[in-house]
Amino acid sequence: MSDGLDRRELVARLVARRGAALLLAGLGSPAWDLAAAGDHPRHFYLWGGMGGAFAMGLGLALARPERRVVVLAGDGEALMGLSSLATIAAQKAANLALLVLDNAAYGETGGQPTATAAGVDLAGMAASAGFPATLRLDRAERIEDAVDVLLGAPGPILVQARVDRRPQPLVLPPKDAVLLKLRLRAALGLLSVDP
Ligand SMILES: Cc1ncc(C[n+]2csc(CCOP(=O)(O)OP(=O)(O)O)c2C)c(N)n1
Ligand SMILES: [Mg+2]
Repeated sequence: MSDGLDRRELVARLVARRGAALLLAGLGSPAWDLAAAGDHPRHFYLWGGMGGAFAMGLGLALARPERRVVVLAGDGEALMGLSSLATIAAQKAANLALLVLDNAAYGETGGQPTATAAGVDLAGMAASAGFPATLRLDRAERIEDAVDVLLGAPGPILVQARVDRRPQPLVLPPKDAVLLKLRLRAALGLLSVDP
């Protein structure tokens, strides 16, 4: 399927404007997209734990309320973590934004169709949960507007972006989870090293 946005372009344009935001990527393709846009200590990649990206984003957002937190997740990842939408809405996490890169497939494992292929509406589910802003993004001309919302509008926010399934070059981020954790803590000024 070639319908949909270029996921690498979308993520690159978000990263170009992210400022001090913390970016967290769910496992698989969203992590490769974020790495392809340029690795950074304020990027955190989930190499496993499918279904946990939204919940981890909520934890980060609650722990660092002065920072914008943006989670990049596949539709499969989002569907596996649906219950987090209720918790995020209930917690009124105003600094949290979720970007779902929806290719209507479990791309990483061979392209099996997900429930969004059958019309399940993730933005509608987030709106029903109580998210003050949700957006469906399917036109390249609207990418900058969507980035404005992701980085600036009072959250929690969910942007469901329809992306295409063209294969992309594999760009792997660091895999060492301890390194990823410690460099994020250092970037936030939280790292204390015992003498
Ligand atoms: C609990 C669990 N189930 C299944 C997998 C295998 N798995 C890894 S990536 C993936 C598909 C991810 O799909 P999606 O989030 O839509 O990302 P895409 O690759 O399509 O961008 C699956 C099923 C896993 N890692 N963990
Ligand atoms: Mg997918």
